This record gives sequence, C-alpha cells and structure tokens, in this order.
Amino acid sequence: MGRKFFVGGNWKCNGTSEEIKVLLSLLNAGQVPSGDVVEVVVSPPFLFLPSVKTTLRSDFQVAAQNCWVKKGGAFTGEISAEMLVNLRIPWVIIGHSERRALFNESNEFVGDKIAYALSQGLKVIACVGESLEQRESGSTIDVVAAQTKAIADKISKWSDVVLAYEPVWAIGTGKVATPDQAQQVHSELRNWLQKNISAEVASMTRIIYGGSVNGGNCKELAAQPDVDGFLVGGASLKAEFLDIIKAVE
Ligand code: G2H
Repeated sequence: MGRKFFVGGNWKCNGTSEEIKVLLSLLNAGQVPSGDVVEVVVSPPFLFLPSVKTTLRSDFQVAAQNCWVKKGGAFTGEISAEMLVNLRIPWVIIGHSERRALFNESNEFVGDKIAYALSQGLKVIACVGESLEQRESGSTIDVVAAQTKAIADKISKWSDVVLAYEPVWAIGTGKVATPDQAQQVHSELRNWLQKNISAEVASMTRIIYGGSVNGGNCKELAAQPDVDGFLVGGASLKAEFLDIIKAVE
C-alpha cells in the first residue's frame, strides 16, 4: 500500500471566531480529491478546536498545535493529551520550530511529548528542520537526523506519526525550499528511517514538507517522490489551501 498524500493546515495563533467562520465556509464548499487520495487535517488554536471540529466537513480532521508531556494536573496553562482524546481530537502537531525556538523545547523534550501523545492514542505530526545557519554550515542532515533520533529513541508506533520537514529559514518567509532541496532532505530522512528503524517504517512513514508552501509552488513539490504532502501555515488561512490539497491530482 502506498503512502496517502497528507495536507495539514497549521493556523498557528491566528483567527477570530468571525474569521474562522468565513474560512470554514470556504473549506466546506471546496471541491477536493476524495479521502482515499488525500488526508486533510486542519489545526486551529486550542480555543477554537471543538467548534471547528463540529462545523468542519466530515472528510477533514482536526489537530491540536501542542499538548502537555505527561498526564494533566498542576500544570497551569497546559492542555493534556487526555483532554484532546476526551474531546475526540485525533491529531496533534509536536515539535514545531516555533515551539522549539520560542519555548525552548529541546529534542529530548519533543521526543517525550510525542511518546506521551502516542501512548494516549493521539496521532502526531512531528516536526524537524534546520536553521539557515545550520544549512549554510552544511549540517542540515545531521540536525534533522538528531531531531528524528530523539523521537525514535522514545517511540515505536511509527504508523501514527507523520514526519514534517520544515526548514526554519523557509517558515513564513516566502522563501520556499526548491523541489530538489526538499526531495534531498526527505530522501535522507527516509534512508535514516530505513537504517535505524526498519525498511517497513521507512516505506510507510509519510514525510511532508512545510515552509512557505502556496498554491503556486505546491505542484512541483508534490511531484517529488519522497514528498508525501505538506504542512501549510499562512496559505492554510486562505482559499488557496484548497489548491494545495489538490496538488496531488
Ligand atoms: C511552517 C508552515 C506551517 P508557513 O511553519 O507549519 O508555515 O507555510 O507559513 O511557512
């Protein structure tokens, strides 16, 4: 069985209830390939998750943008994996570079969070990616391999993980990786999975690209053999997201 194309929309910390209503109307009215061809997951801020889940078309799913590393309790301001499961939120994004950079989430902490989320039954979009400085110094593969190893050290349920390669220099900058750059890192990541986990995990795990994906650049990126979909930020807040979902056609 092949890898089903996956398109995630990461709304980040954006949206009012009015804006989200408009966006949902757009998404719900859009013509997109069937769920057999593409899996679509949108990720609103926590506050809007339950209402988006209720209003969103049934062939799209929802994801949280984060969750706590252990069972809930005295952790002010956090949302636990159990709460997401309780509200039937199936997916969570973990390890986004904005959380790594702004909230000091280390590789090890990200690995722990992913392991805990999986243990509670959530599916995880796990993000890795290098900074501009790391790319320019030639350490891209070492960096993403170390980030992936920190995850692999803690988990075995790869069937519930989508790996998102998001070069930090391409995030929200309009500076998208070229199809060749994306393919090269995706292929290296797949080789890493093959060598360090198993041939089966390497061939089944979806590796998606994130970083300034838009309606204009998605088709060429989607045509790369190891690009199995996208994690989209800015363009997921616009009608253009529907074009990105159709990139697989
Ligand atoms: C990368 C991406 C979504 P954008 O963070 O995760 O954002 O498409 O705005 O670069």
